[in-house]
Amino acid sequence: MNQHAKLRIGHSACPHDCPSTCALDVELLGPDRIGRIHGAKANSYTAGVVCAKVARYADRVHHPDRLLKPLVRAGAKGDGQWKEASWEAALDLVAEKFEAAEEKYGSETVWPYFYAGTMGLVQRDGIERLRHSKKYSGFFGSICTNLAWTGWMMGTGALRGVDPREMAKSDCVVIWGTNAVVTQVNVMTHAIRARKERGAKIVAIDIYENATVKQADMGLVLKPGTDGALACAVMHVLFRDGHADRAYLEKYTDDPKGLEAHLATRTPQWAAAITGLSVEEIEAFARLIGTTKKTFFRLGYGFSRQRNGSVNMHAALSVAAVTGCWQYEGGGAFHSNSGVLKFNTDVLEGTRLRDPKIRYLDHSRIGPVLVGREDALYGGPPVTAMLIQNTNPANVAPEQRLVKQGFLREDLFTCVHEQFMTDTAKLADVVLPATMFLEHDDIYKGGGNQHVTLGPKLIDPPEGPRTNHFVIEELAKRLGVADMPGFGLTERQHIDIMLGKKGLGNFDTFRQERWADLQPAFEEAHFLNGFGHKDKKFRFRPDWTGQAAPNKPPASMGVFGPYDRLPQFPDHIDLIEVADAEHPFRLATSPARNFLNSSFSETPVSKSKEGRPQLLIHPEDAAALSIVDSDRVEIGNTRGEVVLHATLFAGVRRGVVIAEGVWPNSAHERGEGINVLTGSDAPAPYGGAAVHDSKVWVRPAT
Ligand SMILES: Nc1nc2c(c(=O)[nH]1)N[C@H]1C(S)=C(S)[C@@H](COP(=O)(O)OP(=O)(O)OC[C@H]3O[C@@H](n4cnc5c(=O)[nH]c(N)nc54)[C@H](O)[C@@H]3O)O[C@H]1N2
Ligand SMILES: Nc1nc2c(c(=O)[nH]1)N[C@H]1C(S)=C(S)[C@@H](COP(=O)(O)OP(=O)(O)OC[C@H]3O[C@@H](n4cnc5c(=O)[nH]c(N)nc54)[C@H](O)[C@@H]3O)O[C@H]1N2
Ligand code: SF4
Ligand SMILES: [Mo]
Repeated sequence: MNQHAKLRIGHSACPHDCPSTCALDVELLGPDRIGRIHGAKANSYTAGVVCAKVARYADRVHHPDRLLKPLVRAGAKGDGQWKEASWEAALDLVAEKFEAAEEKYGSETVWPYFYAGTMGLVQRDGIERLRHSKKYSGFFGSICTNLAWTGWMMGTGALRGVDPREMAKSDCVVIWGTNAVVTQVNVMTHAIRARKERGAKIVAIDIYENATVKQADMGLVLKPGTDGALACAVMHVLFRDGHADRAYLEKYTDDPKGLEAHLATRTPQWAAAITGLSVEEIEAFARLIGTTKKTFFRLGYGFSRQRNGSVNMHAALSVAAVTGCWQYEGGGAFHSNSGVLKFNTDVLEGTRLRDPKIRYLDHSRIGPVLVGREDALYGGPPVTAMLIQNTNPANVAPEQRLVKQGFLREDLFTCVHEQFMTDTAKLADVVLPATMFLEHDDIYKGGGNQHVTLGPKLIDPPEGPRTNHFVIEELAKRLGVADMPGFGLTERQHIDIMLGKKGLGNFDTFRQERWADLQPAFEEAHFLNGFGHKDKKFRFRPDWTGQAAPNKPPASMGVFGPYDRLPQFPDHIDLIEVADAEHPFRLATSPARNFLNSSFSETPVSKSKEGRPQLLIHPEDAAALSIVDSDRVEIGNTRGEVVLHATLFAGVRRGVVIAEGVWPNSAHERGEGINVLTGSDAPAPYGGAAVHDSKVWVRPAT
């Protein structure tokens, strides 16, 4: 008998922080063991494809270094000495410390800190219930999506777009500022289908020749933070050459005449000087999209991670409005469907318990928060107690030296609930072991497609790890809030409630269906009934500080950054860290193929495929600095310095250096990671993290 015939397959969803949220078929080898993971063929977005790192997930879930026991710090902070504790004792200690902190400084001194290490709604967001019930400080989760979503919302007024599967029906797919081959492979499935079946052209716009640019028919490699200039010049050409759809503009947009006048000086020559592209490249790109009605703009996150990122996102999005490609099947733009995948999470998050007077703190500014900067604390008490789930801020948050200095404070108590001994867990007072997605129930939705997918528990966890839900419920009991609304339910009950409110059945019925496809109808997705603003128009003139957006900071936080410098129309604006004599290079920290943020850096295959922290540098820049391939190089700025190994690469521009992947701090000499160099200042207007926007110097390491 064929061995495969005996294989049991379980159905799940990828929990990782990736726009694709793949539907998974998991080989079940026993009650607590999995084999390979495959993409579900029956899911029209996943289409049978998953990335290599999740295909070999057995290496992660059955990893020998998984945390299995609660640990309590037994030496100085960060010195690696722990003693094991029972769950009871560890949770008692956490509750005791939280109560003591609250007694001294008030409830806002406790800061629950969580992110998207799991995208499961129950396991990720249940911590909000604890925070609302206890009036702990709020968490303004800004690090990933803020710059991008803000730019998108300014134009369309709604966080949704053309069905990403429609890419397969395009004649031109523009992959703008996302390294899709690496970060969301499923985009390529649909784009390449268009190329195979219809001869579609694929354009990739990035700041170096990454894996996606290499697969493209046209690759535009521009200087970091200059996409707004490219977009303006392209629109200039579209108007100039009669490729602007004036009837569409008149009907669907706010001020096409004002835009055209504004663009008069934004010539290809003007943009060439800013972007480093040639006039011919800009003209050729404009001609291609001007003459191809079915052009699909797939706008990514990467190009928004600059201090002018929201402006650049809005500018790129504006191009689609000028050609009017939104009207055609296979045409238009897509960034995220998060706006249509919303669930009512009031019970799960304890929304009714929320006290609007409680302050919020900025996720991305954890460094300034923890070192007690007044502007970061919003007039409230210092943070002296934290519960951290699903994120690794000591590694991924900007301005790492501040973050670490903060975690080392003697008067800060930190509990980290984790799967591995991460850089953050190493600095904690209590570490609790967490289950992985295959070991607990949850439900997932991915911004990069249109499905909501169930991820039921498929295998038993090892002895020790517990779910996030368990930790929240147990702490609630110890902190005296377990009888408040929303507590005392199981994961499945929460899923039942959320599915029920959305009219999608319950856990059991959904388990049969596996997922639901919530893509809005064609007219709505293409904004043919009008855009999301009150006047239904696409806005070339954004209301930078007035737009209601899913990611707008709560009123108590005000508006961020130099918002008064944001332009009236799409434009290039020098809000970036412009290189100068002391810092002649611009650094971007683009993603590594085999890591996912701070995850997977523990699995042996990912580690060996990535090698070691490398700095991609142009051979001529290297020669000018007497650096040869594989040399140790030090890069630095006013925030600190980091050592990596040089890789000479002609696919990066002169004056730009790329460090791929957020390696564990310990993978670098001196134990300091790449985020030592990134800034924690909040970009305008709604914050975020400009992790690809740092000026640095580069020199041979001594
Ligand atoms: N393998 C892998 N997959 C991932 C991740 C990962 O770390 N590794 N991270 C996951 C997460 S959390 C997210 S949010 C998504 C993000 O996925 P993406 O949308 O792809 O965003 P980034 O990974 O930030 O960067 C994408 C590209 O933007 C480029 N870039 C940087 N600055 C500029 C610029 O100014 N202009 C232009 N045109 N390009 C620029 C970078 O060089 C990079 O190639 O991916 C997810 N998937
Ligand atoms: N320099 C630089 N910095 C960056 C970026 C960059 O491109 N460059 N990207 C930024 C972006 S876009 C993002 S989203 C952030 C993300 O950075 P992180 O939030 O650190 O991202 P992840 O690696 O997704 O997940 C973090 C942790 O969640 C844990 N985890 C997973 N599932 C569970 C669970 O069920 N329970 C518990 N308790 N823990 C779990 C994992 O073990 C992992 O250690 O990094 C940002 N930082
Ligand atoms: S592509 Fe993204 S969603 Fe799909 S399996 Fe890989 S990490 Fe998960
Ligand atoms: Mo992200």
